[in-house]
Amino acid sequence: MADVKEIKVPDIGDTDKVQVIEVLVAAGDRVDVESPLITLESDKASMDIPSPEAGTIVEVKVQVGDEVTQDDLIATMSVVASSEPAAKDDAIETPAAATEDKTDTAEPVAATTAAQKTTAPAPSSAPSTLPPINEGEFGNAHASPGVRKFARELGADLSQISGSGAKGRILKEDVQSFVKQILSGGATAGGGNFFAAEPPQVDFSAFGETATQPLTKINKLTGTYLHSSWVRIPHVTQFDEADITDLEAFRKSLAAEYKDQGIKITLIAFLLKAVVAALKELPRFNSSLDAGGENLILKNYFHIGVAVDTPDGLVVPVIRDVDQKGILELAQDIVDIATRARNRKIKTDELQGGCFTISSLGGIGGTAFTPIINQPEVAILGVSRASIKPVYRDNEFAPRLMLPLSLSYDHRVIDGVMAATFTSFLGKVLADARRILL
Ligand code: CAO
Repeated sequence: MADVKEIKVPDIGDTDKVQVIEVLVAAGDRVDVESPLITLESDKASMDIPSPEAGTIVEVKVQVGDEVTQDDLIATMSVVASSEPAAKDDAIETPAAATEDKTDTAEPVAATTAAQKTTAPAPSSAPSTLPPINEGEFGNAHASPGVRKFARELGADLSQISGSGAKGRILKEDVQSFVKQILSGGATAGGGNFFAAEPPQVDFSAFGETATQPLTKINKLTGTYLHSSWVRIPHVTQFDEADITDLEAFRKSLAAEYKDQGIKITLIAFLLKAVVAALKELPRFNSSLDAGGENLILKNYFHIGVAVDTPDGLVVPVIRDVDQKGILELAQDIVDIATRARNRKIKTDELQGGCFTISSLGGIGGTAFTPIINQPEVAILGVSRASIKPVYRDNEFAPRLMLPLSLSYDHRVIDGVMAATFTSFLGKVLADARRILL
């Protein structure tokens, strides 16, 4: 027994009227629960309205261009008993192969709407920067007939677009973002199937009180730079620990000795020297890829960047010729660059020419992290807070001060064996401060 039911617009979270941009069903269509019936578009987004019941459409009560709100009638439906699920209608929820054939001809199927029947002129030629449409894959994409038509008009290949709709369905906005991204050079035509959808635009004030704080100039610059590095460089992070028990005892005695002279000696001075020793041992870490990505440029100088946290954001001044400086001079250099960075006194040329970067969160805490490479360098050393751990040596456990190391590297230039060798070597040097002199 079938009842005829009225299918109404549910609560769509919008008090204003919203336009119907697609009608996805017609009288006689059989639909399942959750099959999309119509697509609404507000100024914020478009959304499919799913069927709350399974059954056969008796009459559609809206058309493209109508403006609707909650409780407006969409259609009447002859509802089947729950024990007899509606047969899947390819023209509705699964517009893959079957619908594809229909929408791509000038004679759309009966289920399509007046708007869809308007034969779209095929693009005379797709924009040259858009990848060609893969016809086989286009047909399998999960999108409504209207979105397919829209994609055809723009020459956009649906098979390269990630859907942000229900069950990964491709929406009109996804097609727009895809085309926008490619035309703005954000994606490489024919460069594989990777496509990052635009992040959702959320009105956070709809959920609670908010405040807007502008990003600083440094935040913006660093953000762009880090994003580029993160996206362009295949990062891998190697974790390790160095036993710095003896080094720390030495550092403390030196620090006490030079305190009266106003020289603050922290671990970073030793790390700078240890890193230079490791760069000499493994010169590939002191290199950069050339612009064409064909050659490595190996450097015979040792300028090391140190990440400094400032109220305006992260700054990485470079300490020059670390190989030619002693611990005391480096300790003073660190205080100098950190102070000037925090007082906005670092000059642009002091941010350039680095070979390798050290980012220490040791003064703050944490056990490990994955630093982002300061391109065009090929590796960065992250250092976390040292802590005393039981280490098994000479047949017993001994309390040792262990320093966590996190080495991120560019996997195009450095492989895992080399990275593990680098951190092991650093560990050896840091375990015996005398090796720093070698
Ligand atoms: N383990 C344990 N203690 C450590 C340590 C470590 N790995 N590293 C430093 N400490 C101690 C120092 O000895 C010092 O102790 P005292 O107060 O007893 O002297 C204290 O922590 C604070 O050190 P510091 O941070 O002032 O000095 P620093 O030379 O270690 O570091 C600088 C200088 C500029 C690197 C640091 O202040 C800084 O800005 N760090 C943040 C770096 C950053 O933001 N990185 C980015 C991460 S990814 O975005």
